[in-house]
Amino acid sequence: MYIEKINGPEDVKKLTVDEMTVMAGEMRESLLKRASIHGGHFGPNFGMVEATIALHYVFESPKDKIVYDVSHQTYPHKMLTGRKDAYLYEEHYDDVSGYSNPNESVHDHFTVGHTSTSVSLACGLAKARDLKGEEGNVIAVIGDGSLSGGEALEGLDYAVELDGNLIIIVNDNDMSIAENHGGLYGNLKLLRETNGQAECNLFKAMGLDYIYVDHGNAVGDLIEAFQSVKDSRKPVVVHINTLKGKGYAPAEQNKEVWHYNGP
Ligand SMILES: Cc1ncc(C[n+]2csc(CCOP(=O)(O)OP(=O)(O)O)c2C)c(N)n1
Repeated sequence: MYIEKINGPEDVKKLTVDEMTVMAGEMRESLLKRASIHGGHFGPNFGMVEATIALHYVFESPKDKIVYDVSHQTYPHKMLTGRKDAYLYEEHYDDVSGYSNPNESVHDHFTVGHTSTSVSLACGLAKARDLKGEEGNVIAVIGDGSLSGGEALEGLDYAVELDGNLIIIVNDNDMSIAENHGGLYGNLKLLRETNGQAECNLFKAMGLDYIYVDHGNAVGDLIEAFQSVKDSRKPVVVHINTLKGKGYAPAEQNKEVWHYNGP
């Protein structure tokens, strides 16, 4: 298995797109087995496998900082950043927490669990980087459900004036824990339906650059998109269309029930 040989992002970078796609399947098998025995967040992680692989292929974590919203979708990130044993081997299942945790790894930057935090936290990291004259990408990963939280909207508002690198990955699976409600979601739907081309674009209206990835579970497409924004000198939104629970039919079909599961 490819995943057995991954001890950090440097090993992900050695793989071809085809090999990474095979590895995505291996990762889902491990996640399924672990969820069955141990429980945990399900749909959020199954949907983010390819995007996480592509992030670690393109960016240079931990110099480039990836900040996850809620961080309930960080299982694939942990698998690729030196913690694969906690997902592959039952005796190690309890070696990791269910959220990002700086005590576990230099690739984790915050202990969180609340929604709507990642854009604001990333703004802080980006501002600090610029004040200190340092380099590196700062990447916020946020789900569509979390995007309507007040702190996320405040973060977007602030991001526009950052005048430096900030990459906001909007992981749009058209679901919160349950279905979404509110005025934001009409525009996300319109953007999905127009392949990101609609003139009415809330991100662009705020002054942010914007690209859309329709196949948000295709490693190659994601790599191409992330490469195109890497080292961007201004804030940019990468809107990726993903499938919550991808790869496990019951979770794809009943997304709310499969958001989180006991053993
Ligand atoms: C402040 C706060 N409110 C509510 C929650 C409960 N909660 C956990 S994840 C989530 C939203 C999940 O939707 P999304 O951000 O789209 O991520 P997905 O799970 O769909 O990938 C919510 C509301 C929380 N963690 N924090």
